[in-house]
Amino acid sequence: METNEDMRQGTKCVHSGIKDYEFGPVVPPIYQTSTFKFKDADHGARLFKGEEDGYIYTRMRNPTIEAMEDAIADLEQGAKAIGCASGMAAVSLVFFTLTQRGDHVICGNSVYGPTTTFLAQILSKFGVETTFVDTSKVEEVQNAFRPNTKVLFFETPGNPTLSVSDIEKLSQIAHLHGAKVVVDNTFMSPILQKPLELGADIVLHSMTKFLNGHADVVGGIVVLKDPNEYGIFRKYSNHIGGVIDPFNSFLVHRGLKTLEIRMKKHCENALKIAEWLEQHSKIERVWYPFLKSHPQYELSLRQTKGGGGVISFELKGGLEAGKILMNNVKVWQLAVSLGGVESLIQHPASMTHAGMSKELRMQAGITDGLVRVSVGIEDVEDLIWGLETALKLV
Ligand code: LCS
Repeated sequence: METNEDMRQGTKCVHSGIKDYEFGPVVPPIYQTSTFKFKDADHGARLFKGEEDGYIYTRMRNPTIEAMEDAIADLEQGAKAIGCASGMAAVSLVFFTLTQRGDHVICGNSVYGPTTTFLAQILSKFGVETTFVDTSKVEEVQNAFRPNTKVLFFETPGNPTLSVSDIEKLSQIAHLHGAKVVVDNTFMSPILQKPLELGADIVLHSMTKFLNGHADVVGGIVVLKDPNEYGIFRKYSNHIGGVIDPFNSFLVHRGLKTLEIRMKKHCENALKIAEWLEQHSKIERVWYPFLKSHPQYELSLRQTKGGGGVISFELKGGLEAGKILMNNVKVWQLAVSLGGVESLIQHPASMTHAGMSKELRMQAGITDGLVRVSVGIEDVEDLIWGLETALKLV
């Protein structure tokens, strides 16, 4: 089936990226091969020179990987996409491609812990400096630009505080300063939010989360709006080498088929749970973008089609109370990660964001008492029962 610009999301989830293959399979075959035979020496030479289209070596290009990349580029309204071995491989590919010694980066302060660590401790070794700001505050971002700022990077909603940043406004400001805007869209997926349509230049994902959705793949992707950037990004991907493999690409592509219906259920369950938590006597505060109490509630309604599947909250009694909840909760599993069909609970300060300095954690509002949950697609009554059983012990 050929893709059509006007096709709706659910249809795109099922059909995008799929081409005609030998024997007529309705899903892309898993081309589990490291390399591809040339017809003769001249054919091999022509492929390497780029004079003829074709496959050479899986680190460079593979039909199963390409099918998944094309599907996600289509969903994100991008020109091209590059599959990566993990979300962190996608993050590092973006910065190694876009920056060089002497450049400056502005990064949101509520992003996945290892992204902060990559910028503060690894990219800095190559002479690229990063300023961390609260990107939900436009003025803070505006004041952070320098003549050498090349990239503005943020997650919205941010991990784990769920602070929401204005993609359209921030993109306009960054472009006035000649900087590229990169949005990590992992928490929303293209079903709920399309950063490229709002002005961002590049979108990335940890496909480990909602895109695959079944907690059985680690993968990442970089989606480019400008087709002219594809060559340089593919070159860096090929030479850094953090590429995804055909089998994981197949699994992600399979997961995409149900992305739209999964996101609807994640959002429906999460909103009910967030509202239930907010009125619970043992809960101090809840952060969820579609709660009226969220500081950027109006912006969330404007920018996204749903609040997503992640909620953060603080219990009365802080971390000690949170531990009783995490150790006694039923149905929910105590594990990091998010975006899968199963519900998970974890503690950012000692787990996902433990590698950040305490100073950066506090600046981002990641307090010791904060608990983060990823709401799955189970029946919401059972999820509430699982939480309530443990909260009674608090
Ligand atoms: N971006 C976001 C927003 C993430 O949440 C994660 C992982 C990554 C990038 C990195 O992706 P990965 O390399 O793991 O595929 N977030 C995780 C989390 O919150 N708990 O465990 C992993």
